[in-house]
Amino acid sequence: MQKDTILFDLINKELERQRNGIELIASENFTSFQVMQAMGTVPTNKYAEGYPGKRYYGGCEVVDEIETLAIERLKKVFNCTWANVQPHSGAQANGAVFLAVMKPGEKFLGLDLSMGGHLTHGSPANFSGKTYHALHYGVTKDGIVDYEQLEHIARAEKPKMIICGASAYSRDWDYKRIRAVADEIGAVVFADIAHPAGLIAAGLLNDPFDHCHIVSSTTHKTLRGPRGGIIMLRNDFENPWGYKDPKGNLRMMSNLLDLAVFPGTQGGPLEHVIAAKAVAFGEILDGSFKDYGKQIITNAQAMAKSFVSRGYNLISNGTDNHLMLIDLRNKNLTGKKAQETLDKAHITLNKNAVPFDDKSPFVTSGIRIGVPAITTRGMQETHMESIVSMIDKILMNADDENTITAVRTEVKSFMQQFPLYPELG
Ligand code: DSN
Repeated sequence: MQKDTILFDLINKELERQRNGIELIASENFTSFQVMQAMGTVPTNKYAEGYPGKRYYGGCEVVDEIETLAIERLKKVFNCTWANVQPHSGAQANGAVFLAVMKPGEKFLGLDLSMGGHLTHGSPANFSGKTYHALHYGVTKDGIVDYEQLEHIARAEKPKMIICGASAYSRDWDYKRIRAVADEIGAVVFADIAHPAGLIAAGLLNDPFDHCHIVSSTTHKTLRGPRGGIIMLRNDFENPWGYKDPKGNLRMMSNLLDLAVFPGTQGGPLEHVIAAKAVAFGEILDGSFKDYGKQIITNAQAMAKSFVSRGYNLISNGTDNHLMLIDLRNKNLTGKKAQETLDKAHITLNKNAVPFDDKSPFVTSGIRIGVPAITTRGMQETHMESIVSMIDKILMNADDENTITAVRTEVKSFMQQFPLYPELG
């Protein structure tokens, strides 16, 4: 077959979009060239249902080595003792945790999606909310997790699992406090660290492994790997629910989680993606990743300060991590309008509900901004002021096509300083 120019032209178009725009979606990043190279390789051809040393197909000796390398590196990244690197995504990882821990109809407690949580933490539109009995805590008027409410609901309802973690929350978590109430009621604490995982790996935020029984993450956000999911345990434990293996032994949590990923929720693992995960974990272990994490936090705090100085209303008034959530109501803008107008100037971010939002999730009163991708491009705190100034110009003149055109030109020229994938010519 001839080269598929239609498709590769589209991929090149996407490369140019990524090169010329300012990427502020908090959940996105740019992998290294090596991570991308590993993804486009021959393990994509291999079926390997099962786990290293215990597969349902022949010819798995090399992918066994690849998957084992990914697992061993990941264990070092988070100082944990067990990991599963097969989940195709963060949602798949969370689905497997639910399957391992919960029976349909049982109660769990997670942060409300409208307060910064995640679909898989009990949204009625998601399997988690449809299959299980979801209970929710929120944030206080100050935008901080309402730990008192969490404790109150936990004691009153005795959920089987408490989830900590969020997709739009700019503060660190008090895992110790959550574990304390979970111990009172015998609940499992599950931390979904998809967003701040890289900052945790760099030792810059509280360590969830000190207090949470189970931890999941994506690999493509602050961890800067390929798209995918992972599940980890620092301390394996016998399941408290009496589930036994065929020999009559109590199953360990690691065993329940392995079974929940395969055959519970997935079939053949994506060994080419697992290869790329191994590369990304190797990059995290190479020593310079901590500097990347520190720069993310420095950039986020510089950006937050600059927004505040221009009268923007940041939820919780700042950030501890890689993102911030801005309530645009005092600027008479919706999140939808802001996202769409900034898109025209090639500044990419997403509209986001803010706590106690009065608008629908399709409109929203806020925007979420993250700095992992621009930090990977090489930006430092001095560049944050320029970005905020461009965003402000657009938002304050959202119906003025001349301003949008001028900023789009400014964005393109600004981004020339930060080359992306020079290897691709
Ligand atoms: N969609 C991701 C995010 O943007 O945060 C979460 O899954």
